[in-house]
Amino acid sequence: MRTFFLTFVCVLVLHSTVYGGQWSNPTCAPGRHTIVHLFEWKRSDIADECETFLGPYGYCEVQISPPNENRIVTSPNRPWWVRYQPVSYKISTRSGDENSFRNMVERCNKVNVRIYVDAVVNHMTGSGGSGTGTGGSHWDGGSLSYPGVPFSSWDFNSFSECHSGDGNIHNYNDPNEVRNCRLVSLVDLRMSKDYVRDKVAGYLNHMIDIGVAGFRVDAAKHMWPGDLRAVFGRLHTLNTKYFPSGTQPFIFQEVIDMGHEAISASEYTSFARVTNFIYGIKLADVFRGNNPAKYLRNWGEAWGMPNTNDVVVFIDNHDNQRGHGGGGGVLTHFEHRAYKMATEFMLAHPYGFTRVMSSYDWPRNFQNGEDKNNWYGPPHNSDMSIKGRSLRSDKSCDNGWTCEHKWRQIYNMVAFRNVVMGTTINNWWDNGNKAIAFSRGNKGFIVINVDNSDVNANLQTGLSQGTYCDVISGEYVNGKCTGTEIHVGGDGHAHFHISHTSEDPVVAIHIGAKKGSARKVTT
Ligand code: ARE
Ligand code: CA
Repeated sequence: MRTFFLTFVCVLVLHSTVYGGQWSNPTCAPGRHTIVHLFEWKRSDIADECETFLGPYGYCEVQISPPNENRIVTSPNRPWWVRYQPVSYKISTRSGDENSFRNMVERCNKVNVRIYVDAVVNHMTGSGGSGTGTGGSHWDGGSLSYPGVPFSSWDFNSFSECHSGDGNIHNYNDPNEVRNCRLVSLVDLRMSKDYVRDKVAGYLNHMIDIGVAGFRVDAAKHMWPGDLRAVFGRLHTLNTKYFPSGTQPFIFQEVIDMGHEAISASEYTSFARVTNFIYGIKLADVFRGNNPAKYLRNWGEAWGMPNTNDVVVFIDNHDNQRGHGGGGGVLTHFEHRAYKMATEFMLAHPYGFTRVMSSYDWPRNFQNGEDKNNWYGPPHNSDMSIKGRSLRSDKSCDNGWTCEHKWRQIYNMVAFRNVVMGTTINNWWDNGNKAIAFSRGNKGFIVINVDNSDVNANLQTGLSQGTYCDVISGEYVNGKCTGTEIHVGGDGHAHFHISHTSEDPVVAIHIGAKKGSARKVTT
């Protein structure tokens, strides 16, 4: 009896301290640890990018825009958000058809880059109108007819489940309304039904069988955790052509939890990860200089955020960079100096599974604080097909694609993260205000100056003696540093001078970019 009791207590204790669920493990190739969201990219461009850049520079995987057939909207002309209005689960969009999807998955997996699909399964199109989708299927939002799946009115929540009056969500403090009513009038699937669960799981399994390694689940907050579990429980393990047998897909759920609504992200973390939206908002404050960086000393759970193993973290996403989805206030590529600093910090810090945003440009047009052009779709040709990203000689992109993931300050920190993975924060230093530094074990060291005076200091780096290439101002190529060299002495100290007016007031060094040793971008 006593042993039984003790075991029971142990199980309880263990249960309350173990984080990460069945679908919370990233399915990266060894040594890789960062997602890049190639928002609205064409399949053929993604495949080329995997081979020529993401593989060689150490990215783990690409989050792709929803690949299934969606509604066509021509007024305004082809906004990005139509990709979030499914018409069927046929793989057929402006980014490409099923053949190009298969080709992309194969080519990316071959160079150790995984594909994560943005899965829009809470709803179909908006309720008004009817038409033909990007894959040729008919849809009717009024009569709830989606023959391409097929779904009919029986497969959608109705007034028997949704009690908001007009069928739409108004009150985010009523969990029932948030889950059973329509998000911005998008017709809401009745996921309590086995038929609906089977169709959704069938769509995801089709992609798993092709070689996809994980999913971002759109609008997860608008689905009951139990229904999601039931769908995930139907998923296949990953294709053994690329993955060890029995590997579960990686799943992260879009749950916007700023801490002041009835639904909490913790309802979802026992089985898969969630997106952490507080993260980018708090870091925007720090890297705009409004909250002294010294407070980052205990960055992570102590700031009221979920456990590190339960989250995907990012500085901005496709919604909040344009004021959608709880947006406003985050840093984006438009504010490049602070944006780079925040991203560098994110990639240097052990908290969370990191995602880098890769955007396209659009002509912002603010009126009364709102960007009237935030609907702009991706760069396109006159026939509305998506434009390819042409390349300049310095790796950066053209044709309207921003390609933050190819900014040296960002991709070199993706490699930094790979190289230091598994170490903790040591040798913390701050100037009592807005300049900070820390090492990751004895593998890497970073100094960030958000202050309005220079950093001029001898700091303990924790690294072994030698000359290291600063990977922010340059790179380690052919045994040489193209940027600043940092000399670490026998006692681990090095001198850092960082001007507060520099475009990049950051220095980062690691053992994968130490002169005389082999260059490393993964571990
Ligand atoms: C578009 C039009 C609407 C129209 C609708 C149907 O803009 O006016 O009614 O079509 O015809 C994206 C766009 C939407 C767009 C939709 C469908 O952002 O504008 O609607 O595509 O085309 C909530 C959700 C969260 C959601 C955000 C946007 O909780 O899940 O709103 N984010 C995801 C995606 C979006 C996508 C969808 C979901 C829909 O990332 O890109 O929408 O698939 C508080 C709450 C949040 C709430 C937020 C709303 O912060 O805590 O939960 O987020 O307010 O601002
Ligand atoms: Ca719902």
